[in-house]
Amino acid sequence: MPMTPAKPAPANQVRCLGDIERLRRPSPAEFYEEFHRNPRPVILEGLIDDWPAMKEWSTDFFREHYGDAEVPVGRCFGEKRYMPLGEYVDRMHELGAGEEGKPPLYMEGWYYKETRPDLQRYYEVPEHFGTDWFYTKRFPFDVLPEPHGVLIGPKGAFTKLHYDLWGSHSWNAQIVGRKQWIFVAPEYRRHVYLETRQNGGYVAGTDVDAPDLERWPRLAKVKYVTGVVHPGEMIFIPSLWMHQVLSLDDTISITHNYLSGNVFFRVLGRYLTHRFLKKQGI
Ligand SMILES: O=C(O)CCC(=O)C(=O)O
Ligand SMILES: [Fe+2]
Repeated sequence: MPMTPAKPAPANQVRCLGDIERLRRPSPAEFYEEFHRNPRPVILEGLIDDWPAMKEWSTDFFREHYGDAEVPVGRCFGEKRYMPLGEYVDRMHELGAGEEGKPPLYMEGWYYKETRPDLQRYYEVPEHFGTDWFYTKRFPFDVLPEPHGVLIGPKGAFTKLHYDLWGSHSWNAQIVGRKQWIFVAPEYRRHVYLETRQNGGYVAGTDVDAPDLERWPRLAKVKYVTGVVHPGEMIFIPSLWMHQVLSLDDTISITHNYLSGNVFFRVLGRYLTHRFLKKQGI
């Protein structure tokens, strides 16, 4: 994997393998061939400069035009509650502040399509991500709500390490502010305490860049790559790659989970398992 070498560190502390790769305006074919055949994260520059979202979106924009939308707010996939978006952006710096050792409350994924589909006109999915097989006749089920979300949070908003829905790929576009991303390859999954990852809220000491190794000793084996995504950049999140994300500023982002042919059967299998367990009440 062509990655920038990490800074030298004592042997038992070399957990950062280096920087996430970057590409400036790759062609769709170049990106697809390279990063779907040999999946790994990459930051993509120069693909979304023309999006109206880049010019128009801000917390003031959302307060003014979508202030009455009821949106989910939570912390690391837990503590979920709903509130009007206008109230959230007005109070996001105080919400959760003062709760010692925990990150702030975060609008960590508003699937807006059902209630405010008009938001979609502020951006256009680059060809690089191909046809989304979730929404062609190829995928034999209706995937609802569509996993297409807007995220808004204050500096310090934090998403704990996890992998995405049913092992799908996703992309995340940075509209306002910067985020630091950390990726852990699927081969390390047995060391990350998966039981603490996909839901349930913030779990102290499990951050992969600053783990509490007394409580979570297997995290010492985990290696990661990292990078900062700036406004106007996108990041590709490959199937089953685990990621942890920290807002370095107040941020606004868009995320889409999507399905492509190279992970079709993996995602279908996981989706069917999810449906089966839900039906059984498990
Ligand atoms: O931006 C974040 O805080 C998390 C985003 C994420 O996990 C995703 O887009 O899949
Ligand atoms: Fe994610």
